[in-house]
Amino acid sequence: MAFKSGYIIIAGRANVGKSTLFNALVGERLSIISPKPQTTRNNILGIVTDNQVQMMFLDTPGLLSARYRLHEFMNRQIGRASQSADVLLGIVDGSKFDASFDAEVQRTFEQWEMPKIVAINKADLISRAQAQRCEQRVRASLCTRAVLSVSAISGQGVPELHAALRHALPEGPQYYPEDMLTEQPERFFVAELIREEVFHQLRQELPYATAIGIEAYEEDRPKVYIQANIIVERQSQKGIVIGRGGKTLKTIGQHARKKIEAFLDRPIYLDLHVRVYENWRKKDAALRGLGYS
Ligand SMILES: Nc1nc2c(ncn2[C@@H]2O[C@H](COP(=O)(O)OP(=O)(O)OP(=O)(O)O)[C@@H](O)[C@H]2O)c(=O)[nH]1
Ligand SMILES: [Mg+2]
Repeated sequence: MAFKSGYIIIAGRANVGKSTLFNALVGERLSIISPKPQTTRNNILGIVTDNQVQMMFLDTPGLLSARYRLHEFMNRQIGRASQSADVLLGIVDGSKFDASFDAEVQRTFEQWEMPKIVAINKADLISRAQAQRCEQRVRASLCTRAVLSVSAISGQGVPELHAALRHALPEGPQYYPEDMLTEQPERFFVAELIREEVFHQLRQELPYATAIGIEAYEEDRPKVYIQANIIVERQSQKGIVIGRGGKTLKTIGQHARKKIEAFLDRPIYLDLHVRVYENWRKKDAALRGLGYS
């Protein structure tokens, strides 16, 4: 049988479980996850290779209307991913079907011309009958190769989805070496793991006003030395991130360190600071400096 390969873009509204499902499909924890919407900001590539196929999964930010320059960047990421994709994996939240499969999402999916597979995610939160109704409604409004119910968290339906995606890929060459998992450098994932902890520890709007800057990354030591800044938009936010007696920053640092050590499989020393960069989300130069360009 001829070798198959291609890009699979994972797209949908914010918080529907795209990154959780991406990690489940790739089999590695590459993309960060949080209960808050707009967690993912950059496209993330995850490559799965065997002797018959190379699947290049692209996790993307949630579809949203832009309010900040940062959002414009996030939307451009989706546009870029959709241009190179061979298959769309559209994700809908089965427990919030109407909000996650609204008219705008349908229009966006329709405009993209590649073969489409839709996954009704969070099937663990709804009954089988409800899931079937969601599947029928997707089939009635969109031309798709397949519509399947899955749970990214429990893994239910994920092998079937994997098989359907494999099947939908075109014949093509192996683009990446077989042991290659992703493209972004390790320090990108290190920054993301710190940002994930910021999303977990801080409330309300604050996570959205933060970014991570890696200032030093020195591997030629017994412990990898990582100096990172949590960047916020205003002086008042700095105090909240640090917390009373430094408690919040300490917790973020401790949790992030454990995650980074598990990811790199090496001990690290994490030197974490908070810096104010006035209104960075609205400034092109600041966004570029933080890798959002
Ligand atoms: N019950 C249940 N929860 C899920 C499932 N998949 C994801 N979640 C939860 O949904 C929330 C959002 O998950 P993410 O994977 O970050 O969602 P996302 O679509 O990548 O979100 P953005 O990056 O913000 O667009 C998290 O709290 C997940 O634990 C699922 O299958 N079942
Ligand atoms: Mg995400």
